[in-house]
Amino acid sequence: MPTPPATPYYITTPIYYVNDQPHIGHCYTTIVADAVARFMRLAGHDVFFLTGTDEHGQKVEKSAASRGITPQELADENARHFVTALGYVGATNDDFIRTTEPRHEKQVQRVLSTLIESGDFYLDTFEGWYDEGQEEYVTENQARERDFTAFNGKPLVKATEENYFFRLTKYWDRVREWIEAHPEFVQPDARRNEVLGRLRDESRDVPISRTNFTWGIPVPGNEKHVTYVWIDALLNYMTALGLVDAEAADMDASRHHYWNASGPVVHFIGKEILWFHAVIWPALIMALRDAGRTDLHLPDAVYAHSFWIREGQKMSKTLGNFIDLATIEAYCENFSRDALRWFLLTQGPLGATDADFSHSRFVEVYNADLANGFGNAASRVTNMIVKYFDGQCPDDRGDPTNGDYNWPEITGKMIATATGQMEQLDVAGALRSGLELSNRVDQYINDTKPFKLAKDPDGMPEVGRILYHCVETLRIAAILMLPAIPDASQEFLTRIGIDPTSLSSSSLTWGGVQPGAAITKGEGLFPRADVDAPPPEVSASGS
Ligand code: ME8
Repeated sequence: MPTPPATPYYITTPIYYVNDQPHIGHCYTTIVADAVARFMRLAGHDVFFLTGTDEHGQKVEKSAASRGITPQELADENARHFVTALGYVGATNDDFIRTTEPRHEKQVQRVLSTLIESGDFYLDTFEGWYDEGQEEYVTENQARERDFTAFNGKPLVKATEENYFFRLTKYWDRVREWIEAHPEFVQPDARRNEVLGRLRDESRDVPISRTNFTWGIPVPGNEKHVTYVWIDALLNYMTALGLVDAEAADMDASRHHYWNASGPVVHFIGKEILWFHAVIWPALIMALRDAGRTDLHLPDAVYAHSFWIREGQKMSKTLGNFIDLATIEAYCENFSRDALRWFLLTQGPLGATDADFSHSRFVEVYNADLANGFGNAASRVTNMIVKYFDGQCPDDRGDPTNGDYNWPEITGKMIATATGQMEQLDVAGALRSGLELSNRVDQYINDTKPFKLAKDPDGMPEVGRILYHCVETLRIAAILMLPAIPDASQEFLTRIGIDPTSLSSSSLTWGGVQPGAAITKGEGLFPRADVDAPPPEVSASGS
């Protein structure tokens, strides 16, 4: 029977502003999306993982001017830093979209002309407040609530301008009803309630063009207006797949299937940009649908995580305490890239509360989960196979059970649990399920004591049986943890005779390790870290 085509899975990160250099926050969202993408590929999905940079807007124009370079030069320079950051953290994105690329700009212009024609974008005068840092319009009420202060602490700016507006009022109730009827659309729950609360206020249209600067996509037919950066940016999720107008963008239809009814469309973002993704974005898709430009369904999930703070303090430019690329590099060099990914993924702010990046916690988690956890179990098992069986994988003599330990059942359940958790975007939970399996192996060794049984030559068949159970269970644990610790996981798989480049959904069934395969022990995957050592030194040059 031919295998059915794999279900698509489309996952995105925000596209990051190029007026700043990448820091731990950007890396975090990227790593979370990367872990889901890696897991879904292993589970047999046809994944498209998108990230990129948001390059237009007043902030970029101003930052460039203050450095005496053009906005495009600034964008080119910082887009390169973001690509470097992706390399550091091991992101497996399928594309990197930049909003200054012609393929994007041409499609954004198609959206503008479509919606101006349909009447959902119209010309009017805006009077109100503007948060320059966030590139966000603020109502009188909100401005008062925030004490006329912008997100970055600076004063809000009073603006009176002729703008194009988006008729959000027309879609307000439809968006609210959608969110009410689809509890998984905005996650986690606390964020969903927040958005629903705001949707209970009176609706208003939103300005979507600017005339007081030029660094943006010109509005077709009225070029003194440039497109508001947020409309430009949100559309990247469609333009990267050629979904607005592939032909105009010199693309073909080969990516269209990534956003269709059979596969999920998932946006990972930080909590501060939830309104744009949970309200403006679905409204924009509805408007495009009403205008007949698209028949796309709304995204399945907008997951808005909370923030990393550092040693108990908010990270900010003023405090100068961002965990920047140089610090990230130092952690990767000292502890490994896997160690950084594991910490961020399992301790990160996926839920509704912020998470603290503290060095002591980092070392504690590293030692507990990786050095004394998976790393120790892996070396215990491979060492014993090398010592007692000359590195030749023993077999389980046809019995994968031992007393209370029914290994196919234990591993099968854990695979199902982890898969369910990942489908629910409980990334940390899914990864911990992998670790739990590895911890079960440790427990099993303590319970059955193969090192004692090996003292009697008659005990060797039983030792072999136990060690087969161990190595096979660790194979599955390593695959479940691979989305977080790809380097160590692949190294371990290679040591036990598994080709890590040929993993597929069938790798997640009992019996993958071949009896007789050559097993090597190699160096410890995660050497123990000294809890008293100071944080890694950051080189002054940075990157
Ligand atoms: O908002 N902790 O770009 P941006 C965790 N261009 N994540 C953090 C973080 C922190 N302390 N700080 C930032 C933009 N992030 C727009 C997006 S999308 C169509 C346009 C992450 O460069 C988090 O994902 O300001 C947040 O949403 C994103 O970086 C903001 O990146």
